[in-house]
Amino acid sequence: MSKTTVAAPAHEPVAVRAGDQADPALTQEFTTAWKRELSQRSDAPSPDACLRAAIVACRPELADRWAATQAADAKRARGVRRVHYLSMEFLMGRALRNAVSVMGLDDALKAALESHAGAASLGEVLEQEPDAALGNGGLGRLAACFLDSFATLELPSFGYGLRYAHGMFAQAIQEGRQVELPDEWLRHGNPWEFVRAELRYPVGFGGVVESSGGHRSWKPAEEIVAQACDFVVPGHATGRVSTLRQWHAQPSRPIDFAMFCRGEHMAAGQHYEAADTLNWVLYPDDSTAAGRQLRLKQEFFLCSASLQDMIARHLREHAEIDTFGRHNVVHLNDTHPALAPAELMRLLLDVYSMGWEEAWAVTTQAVSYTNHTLMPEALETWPVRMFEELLPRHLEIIYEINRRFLDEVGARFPGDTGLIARMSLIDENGERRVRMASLAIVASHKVNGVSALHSKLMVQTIFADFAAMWPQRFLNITNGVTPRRWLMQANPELCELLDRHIGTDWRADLHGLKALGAKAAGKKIGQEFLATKRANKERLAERVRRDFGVTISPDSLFDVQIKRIHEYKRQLLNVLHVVARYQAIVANPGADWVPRTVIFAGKAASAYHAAKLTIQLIHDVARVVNADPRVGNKLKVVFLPNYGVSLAEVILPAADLSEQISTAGTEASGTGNMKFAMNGALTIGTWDGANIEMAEAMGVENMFVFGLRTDAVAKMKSWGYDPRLYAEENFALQQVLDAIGGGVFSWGEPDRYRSLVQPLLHRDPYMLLADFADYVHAQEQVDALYRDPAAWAERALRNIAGMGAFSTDRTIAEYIEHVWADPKAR
Ligand code: T68
Repeated sequence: MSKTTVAAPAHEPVAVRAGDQADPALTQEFTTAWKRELSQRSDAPSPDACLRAAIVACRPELADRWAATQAADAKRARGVRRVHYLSMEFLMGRALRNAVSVMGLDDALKAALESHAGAASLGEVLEQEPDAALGNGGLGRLAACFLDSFATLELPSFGYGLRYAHGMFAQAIQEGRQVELPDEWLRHGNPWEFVRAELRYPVGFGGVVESSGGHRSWKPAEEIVAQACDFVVPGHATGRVSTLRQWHAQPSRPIDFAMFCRGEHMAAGQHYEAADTLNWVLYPDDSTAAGRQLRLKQEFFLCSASLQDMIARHLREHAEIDTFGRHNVVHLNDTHPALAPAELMRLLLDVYSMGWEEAWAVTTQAVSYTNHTLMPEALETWPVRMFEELLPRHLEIIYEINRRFLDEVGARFPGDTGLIARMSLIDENGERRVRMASLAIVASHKVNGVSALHSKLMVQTIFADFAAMWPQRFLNITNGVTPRRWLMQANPELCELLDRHIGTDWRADLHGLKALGAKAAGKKIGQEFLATKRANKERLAERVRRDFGVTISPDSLFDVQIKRIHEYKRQLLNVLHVVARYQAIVANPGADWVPRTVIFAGKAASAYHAAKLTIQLIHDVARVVNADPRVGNKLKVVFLPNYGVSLAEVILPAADLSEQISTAGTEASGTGNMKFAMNGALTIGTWDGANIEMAEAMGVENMFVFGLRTDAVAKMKSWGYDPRLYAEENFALQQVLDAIGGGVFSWGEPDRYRSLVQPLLHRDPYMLLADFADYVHAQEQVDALYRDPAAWAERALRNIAGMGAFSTDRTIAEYIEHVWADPKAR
């Protein structure tokens, strides 16, 4: 990870108010719009009405900034490319607090609320806003952080996604079990949205490919219209914004009126339903077979609509298609939009009559791809049969790309048929399938991983053949997070402390946090830090009491693991430690225990049995531990339901300890790890993903590192790993497994957790048992340090000081320099 400062792209300055500072005219306009909106209502201003009024009052300024940004971008200097970030997921969370904060309207909103007798408080209003949860986890949240940095770094850009009516499901817990409920975030409409009525593109499916005069053309059987709906993200300390353009699927023709008049009402509007199903849900990563065809349709819908939009804009600005690749970046956020290069080729060949070589040169000049996972089973492939049905012309194009590509492979590595089979875009083992990652690599001029370790493993394992062929194509760009949302807005008290001690430069360039290193050992700053942390813990405790009826004590160490529930992330290892600690406390209640509250939150994919069972186990363990009088306040376990962006914003500032405990080599990067450390939590973590770079940046002595490293994991697996040996030689571990497997936490159903415990003793693919002893040892070191508050505070401050590089501003600056620069201009 290099320390890059941002080369601001050259374009006309945006002639709007610069943001962040309260502007009297803007404040006045905001207040007028707020009053006008509320005056339309006959009832008392409920929190919901106030929320709506606040959003409506933000809109005119956002609209002005959007128009000014577009006008400036149209006049950008030659050589500045517009970046189009294609992603099936954008996990945006709430927007009002960010909007008023970066537009300098906090005080105006507070004053507006106070001026209305009986109106809700600011906090109540902010909490009314539903999270836009159009993503599963890290990949979607990264895309949202990127939009924030695009605006702040003044990068000409568009994010492209889909406007799902139901984002991720809402998680409820019933009798300790996860229940999935529809997330109806659009129930009251979306007052943020700008519908661009003029931007509508037809997207085809099915049908046949016709030939005439050597020209191929696709005649789709069905057409669905993509309607553009914009969500505008204002930048920090700039008047510029970035845009998330979301496609809403609509029918391409009106109802069949004659049919309707005959009384066949449903049949008359069947195509309405067919179009609308594309809008319904965001598919989880391990979706069911029934959903797969719909998912492929959604992916193509995103790609086709976005490319048509990009080409239309390009032609408005440059009048010729040939230069599309010079002026535009098409970035694929994982392989979900990997149909984009095939669709771009189709448009260039069939619609703009380009020759193959030229079209391919334009495509590869524009396209780049980020990989987010090393798990071979998570690499997307689609049955050829599905392509034949839905996208026949694209299949032809993919075959032709493949033919030319395999010729190149054959020429470079003659006679290696095994290599050809492995690298082919078509997997011929069993049902023939298109390998989307291979397509993305072949069509991209740059392919990046998301942490140093992940990028290294990517070229050594899943993409080794491609890396041997094109070593220059692969690189690393370590992830980051936006410090606006995750530090400045989530933790204003800590930010004030930083301002007092190191000035405010860090707010514009997070590398400025480094200055904290020299002050970290100070007694006064340490005490102030602990007081801030204490206040944040009290705030979380109050929220947990109010929303979930659970009492937790801010006097205890808050030990937090919040993320998707997944075997590789090893929430179960955390539970094993909790049970071991519980047993140790019961055996020796008089010892000097550091009181702990272990906090979990996260959703499990609805069809993922082991993950759902882990949630149930956490609840069962919590029930037993929390009710045991021998334990008292020495240990508490809580699971906070319905984890999402806005819950994370309250939990992170209150955390003492951040659990980043994936098996080495499995977590591509992680971004929660960065958010915790920025908020002054210490990390207990494995040598995995971005944990490694964090440890290097802050000093490894400031992190509780434990566990096998990647090479040891691989070696042990190749030698034949036997987890039973670990259980046999570790009495505490044996007792833990016996208790869970034997029904101590599941009275009346002793076998409930057999299916979690048995595999640990047999295969243990994520090596929990191998890492257990070292994990427990690291937890003892955590206790020891926590007993010394001054030493703990110093470490926490050193963590913060080391986080300068983990802003998405640095990440995006690296993308601009190393991925999005025109490959032909290098
Ligand atoms: C995450 N990936 C990585 N995938 O797990 C995490 N997958 O280490 C990394 O920090 C983050 O990406 C950002 O780079 C995901 O979140 C998915 O959510 C996903 C969704 C659909 C299909 C496959």
